[in-house]
Amino acid sequence: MQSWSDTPIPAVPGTGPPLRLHDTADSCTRPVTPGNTATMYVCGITPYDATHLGHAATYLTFDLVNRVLRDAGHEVHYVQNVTDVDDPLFERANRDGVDWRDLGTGEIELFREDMAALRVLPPREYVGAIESVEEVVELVGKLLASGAAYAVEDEFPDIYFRTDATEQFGYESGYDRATMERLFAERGGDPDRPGKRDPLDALLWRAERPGEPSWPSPFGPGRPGWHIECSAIAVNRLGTEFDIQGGGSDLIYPHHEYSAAHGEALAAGRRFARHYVHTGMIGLDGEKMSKSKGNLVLVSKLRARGVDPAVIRLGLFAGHYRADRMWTDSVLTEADTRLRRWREAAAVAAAPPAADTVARLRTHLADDLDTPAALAALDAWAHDTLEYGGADPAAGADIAAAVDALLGVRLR
Ligand code: 5CA
Ligand code: ZN
Repeated sequence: MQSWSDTPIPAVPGTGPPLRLHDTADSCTRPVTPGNTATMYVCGITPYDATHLGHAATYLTFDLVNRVLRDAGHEVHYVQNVTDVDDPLFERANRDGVDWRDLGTGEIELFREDMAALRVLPPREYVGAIESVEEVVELVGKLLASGAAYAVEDEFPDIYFRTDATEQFGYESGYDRATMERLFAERGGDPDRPGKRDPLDALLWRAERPGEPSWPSPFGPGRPGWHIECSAIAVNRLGTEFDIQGGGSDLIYPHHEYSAAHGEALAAGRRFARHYVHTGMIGLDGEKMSKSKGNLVLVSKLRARGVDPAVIRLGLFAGHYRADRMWTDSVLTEADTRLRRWREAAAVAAAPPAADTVARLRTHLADDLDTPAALAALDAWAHDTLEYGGADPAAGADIAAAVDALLGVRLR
């Protein structure tokens, strides 16, 4: 599937420090340890109602990861999926009387436009579930052959993954059984499906039902389950033990637990990803922003109102990526004020030298993406420039280059 347009990254003298990120599985912040090329997989949208500020916050977070890794001298092999076949898409299409394929195509296009407007660096590979069905079929076949999967015995021979297929199942979320049972039921699982060996066994292949799309396979026509889609797409492009698996905290369980377990069941117990990185949930008026609650603030609506996408970036970066946080009018207003001040300061003829501020920006971002501290360092430079002035004619351009390269925000 076509990705979106690239955004140039200006050169910044020197290199940034190695990136440290919080890993959900080990509950600690530790260095990311890539080779020359860092490998990152981030779960993409289910295209039925994009792009709200929660999505934007998540993709902007991993855009920072991408930028900081590049600044530290790495190339980044970034892969993202699109869940373009799934129940929520069919439900929305039925409700609105449109074809689910057309709904998906339109929302994916809008998402691309929003990502390009936000200056999010595009993934090297942007892969739809539909275009990866053959990869899923191959992986499910291997899981069946190894005994990690089984078909239920009734008129719809759906294929399930055995939760006990890997010894370490549960390490990614660290949740206890009761929490898993609750979240599994809440987040698309089917604990009560008759014929399963364990209520927590996860769907790998859904046998064809009347009126549902399906693809051929050696185990009968059907369509992929959700978690296996991300396992197949990630493992086939990045291998196992890739550097970073990313998404919102709503994906910690079940989605990332099973994506990992499916991949690990065939990889002799090696970890699917070295780092599992999760963003906090963005909410509105005290509630999580979600399609089901209908309280979405869409990036495209803000853009249509004339909001500069750089203001959306700075508004979302004002809080730490791991914190659940609310989007309010004052977040928008404060980001707008901040951007104006930075732009004003970057435009003055002479300013205090940029080197210390650029070093602070790099240090804070490398420290588990501490954007509040990074923004404060730039506020201080803008304050000094506008209040006291300076003598360095290159400082404005130097700051602008660093802010563009590292935060994706253009100042001039
Ligand atoms: N297609 C699947 C992942 S394979 C999916 O979860 N799609 S989604 O459209 O529901 O979400 C896309 C991404 O946005 C996911 O990483 C999800 O965790 C994140 N996300 C969704 N809602 C929010 C929110 N309110 N705040 C922050 N991130 C969110
Ligand atoms: Zn996913």
